[in-house]
Amino acid sequence: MPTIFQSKLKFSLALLGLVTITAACQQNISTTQVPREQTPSPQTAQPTNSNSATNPIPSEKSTTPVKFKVETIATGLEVPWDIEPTPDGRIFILERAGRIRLLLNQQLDPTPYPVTLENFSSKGQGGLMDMALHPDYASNKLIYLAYTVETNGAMHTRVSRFRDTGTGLMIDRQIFSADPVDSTKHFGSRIGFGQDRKLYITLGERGKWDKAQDLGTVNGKTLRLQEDGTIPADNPFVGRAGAKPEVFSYGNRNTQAMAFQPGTGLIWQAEHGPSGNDRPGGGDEINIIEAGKNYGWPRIHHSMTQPGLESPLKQFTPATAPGGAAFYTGDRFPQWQGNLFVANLRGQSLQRFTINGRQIMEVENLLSNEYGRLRAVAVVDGYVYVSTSNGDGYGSGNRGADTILRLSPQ
Ligand SMILES: [Ca+2]
Repeated sequence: MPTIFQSKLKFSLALLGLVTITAACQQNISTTQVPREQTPSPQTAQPTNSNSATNPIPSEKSTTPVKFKVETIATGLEVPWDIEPTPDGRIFILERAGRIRLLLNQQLDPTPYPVTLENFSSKGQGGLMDMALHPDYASNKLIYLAYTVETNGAMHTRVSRFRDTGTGLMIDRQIFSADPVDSTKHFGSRIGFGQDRKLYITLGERGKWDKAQDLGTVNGKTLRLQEDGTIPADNPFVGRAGAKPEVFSYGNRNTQAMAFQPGTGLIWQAEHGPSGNDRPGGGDEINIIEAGKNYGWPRIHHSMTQPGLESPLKQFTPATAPGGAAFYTGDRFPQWQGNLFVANLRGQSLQRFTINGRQIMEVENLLSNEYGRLRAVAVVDGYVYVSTSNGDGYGSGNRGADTILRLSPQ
C-alpha cells in the first residue's frame, strides 16, 4: 500500500493558514447560498467530539502548487456518475441514463458495454449511480452496480452483482434493495468495499428528513453488508429491536461521495447539506464514518454540535455539492500522495485536501469554474480522472454535454 502523506503541524502558522483557506474557498465557489453567519445557533453548546467542525484547521506553510495539464479524454457523455478502473487496464464509465461505457487506451468505445438492469428508472435524481469491483475481481470477475428502480410508481436504490464476461455484464444476484419511497430525490447510492472486505452503501433520506434518524429504515444511512448481501454479525445494530441490522451509520442526509483511506481503512464521506428549503443552504459535510455513529441530520447541520451527535470534520457554506471522492495513490504526483480529492457540482471545483491522521490540514481548489459541474473522481495509474455533470437537471440538461478529464503532470 502507498505511504500516507505526512504533514507536520506548524502551530504558529495555524491561524494564518485558516484565514487563507477560508478566503480561497470563498473566492472559488460561486453560489448564492445563505452565508454562514445566518445559520442557526447550536441547540446546545457542548464540548466538541473527535469529528468536530469547530476545531480550527491547522495548516502548514503553503506549498508551491503542483503544475498539471488537463486533457479531455472522452466527450458526448450523459451525466457520468462513476469512473471505475479494472486491474486489466480498462476503465468503466457509468452514465446516469443507464449505460456502461468502456474506455480503453484513452479511447471511448462508441458501443455501450452490454448490461440489463431490471425495472431500471432514471427519474428525478435517480439512475445508474455506482460500480464497485469485488476485492477478488481479478480472479472472480464479480462487479457490483448501484442503480435506481421503480416499483409500483415508487423509486428506490438497488445493488446487484454481475459477472464480467469480458464482453458484457451478466446478472449474478440481487444484493440489496431499499424500500420504495414516493420521492425521486436523495438516493445517495455510492458503493464500495472497505479494507474489511465488507460492502458499504450510502443511501440518502429521500427528502423525508426524519427517516435519517429512524434506525428502522435504511434511508439516510450508510449500510454494511457481506459480499453476498447477508448481514455481518458484528454490525452495530444487530439484535437491537426496531433497528435494521444492515445499518452502519445514520443521520446522513444524502451522501454521494465516499472513499476508503489507504493504510488506515477509514471511510471518508462528503454529503450534501441542506438545500435552503429544508434548512439554511450550504453545510455540505466531510465526515469520517464509523460504526453506530449518528451524523446528525436533521437534528444538527452546518457547524452545530449536540451531545451524542457527530459534527462534520469540515463544512462548506455556500454549498459545494460534493459528487464524488477518491484518495490519491500513485507515482505521477508524489506531492499529492495520500491527499483526498472531492469533485464538486455546484462548487464547480476539484478540492484537494491534505490530511494528517483524522485532520484536514489544507484545502486547494483545482479546476475552479473551468469545466462546470464536476461529479466523479478516480485515480488511475497515478492520473486523476474527473467527470463533468453539466448535462444534468441542475446544469444545461443537454444530453451528451459531458466529458471525462484527465490531470497529468506538466
Ligand atoms: Ca451531519
